[in-house]
Amino acid sequence: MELPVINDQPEESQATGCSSDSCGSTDDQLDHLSDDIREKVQNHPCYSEDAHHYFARMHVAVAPACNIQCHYCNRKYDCANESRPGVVSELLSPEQAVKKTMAVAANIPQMTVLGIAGPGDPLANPERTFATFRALSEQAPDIKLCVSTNGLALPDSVEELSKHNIDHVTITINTLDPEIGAKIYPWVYWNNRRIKGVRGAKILIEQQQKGLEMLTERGILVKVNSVMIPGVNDEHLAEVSRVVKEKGAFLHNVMPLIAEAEHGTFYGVMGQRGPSQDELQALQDQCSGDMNMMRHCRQCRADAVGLLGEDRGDEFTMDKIEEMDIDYQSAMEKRKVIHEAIEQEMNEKRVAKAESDTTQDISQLNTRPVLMAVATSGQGVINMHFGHAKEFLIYEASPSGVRFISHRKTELYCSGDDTCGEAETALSQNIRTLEGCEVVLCSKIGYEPWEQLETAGIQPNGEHAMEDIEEAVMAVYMEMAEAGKLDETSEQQLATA
Ligand code: CLF
Ligand code: SF4
Repeated sequence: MELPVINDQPEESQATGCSSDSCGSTDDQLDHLSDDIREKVQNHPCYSEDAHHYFARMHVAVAPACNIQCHYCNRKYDCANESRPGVVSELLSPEQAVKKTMAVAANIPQMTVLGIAGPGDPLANPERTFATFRALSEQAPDIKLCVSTNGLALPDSVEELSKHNIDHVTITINTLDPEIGAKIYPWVYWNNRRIKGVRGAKILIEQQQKGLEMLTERGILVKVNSVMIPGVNDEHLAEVSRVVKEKGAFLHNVMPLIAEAEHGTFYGVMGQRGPSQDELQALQDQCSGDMNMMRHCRQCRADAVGLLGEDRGDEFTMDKIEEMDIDYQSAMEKRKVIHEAIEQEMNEKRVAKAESDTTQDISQLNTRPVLMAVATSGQGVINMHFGHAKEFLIYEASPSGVRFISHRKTELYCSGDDTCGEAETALSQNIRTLEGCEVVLCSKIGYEPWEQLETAGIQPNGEHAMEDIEEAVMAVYMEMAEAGKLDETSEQQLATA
């Protein structure tokens, strides 16, 4: 069997992007933050679950080389620590990256964060990475800077990172145990030598932990990404969560391993499976006892542009950017006004939610939890046609309130308002994707999918179009409770038992 080629030298990776780890926080968690930390996270779409409905991020692919080998990586694609395999991005020079960032910021004022996450490891390419950060912190000081790293070169880079207004660093930490590490990392490139197995993994782990401590000492927010690999590190990640929290990490993002034979990775070729949705959620719930969990990561590509889950990269290819005439001073003024308006809207919603929580005490309800799928294109409202949704957000409603659980990707089957239901296969697939959900909330839905959803035991609901997601989910939950559908012995529960 042919396995991925592994070289002795740091290699050029041809993909770009921020890979799979995720982080996030809830409104309640935001409420308990100090003002300076809240200022750092409230418009960062990865560090605040709330913010990801409104604010966008972008990545620039300036970092081709990597200094370690992960068994889930194929260098033909973006760094799998931050992006799903299978998407290759165009490598940019630091000058091109700066130009692109300012063009995107001027055209998408909701873009608040520039991340460097690949296609290799940003800190294995310090000149390119820091040249980009340096120029942006001078020319576009209103953009937050963010970096994602495997951590090997982190301790040596902390001083430089703290000089450039970089408040957010992600470290991918998959284990604290070198024996487990040797099953994930065949080698690391350290002091001009390739060091294999347990010895190499031990160096990587020590560097990651040292880097984490150095960053938190300096007040830089750290998100830890962990790739969940069943049978390898899944039973160990709760311990990772506990330890990194103790050391001051702000957020933990447990991401599922994506391993397919066609990606050509070691794990893909060897048939290593990724976790199921249920396994991932169970681990996230287990870890959330110890720290804030990110559940809204989209494992985005290294050159992603837009809201999480959307990709507007095609609008900003270098040839199109060369044609653009950007006046960044006036763009900054416009961005400021828009950011303030969004933040005001978010605050008003937060206050309204707190008030409704006090007037509507549901904790005494003796009802079971319900999963609901929501079609949205952002702004925290239900504003997407069922057939146009590229993904559904999954919420759980229960007597404890409403919480975001995950997102599920769909196959697009509808190309216009009149064509709903034409592509039976994609529709059936999407309905299978919604397995476990009892309700789907969308702005509009065709007759054909409506019928099929009902047959599958999922109630479509278009009555809450343009309403706040969490309020609508709770309203539907209360209606179900009043109708006696949520009693312990309800028919639905018996059917799904
Ligand atoms: Fe990019 Fe990563 Fe910064 Fe976010 S992504 S470098 S922290 S700006 Fe976000 Fe994308 Fe998940 Fe990364 S959703 S893959 S966690
Ligand atoms: Fe690939 Fe791992 Fe390097 Fe990322 S850190 S580019 S996944 S080898």
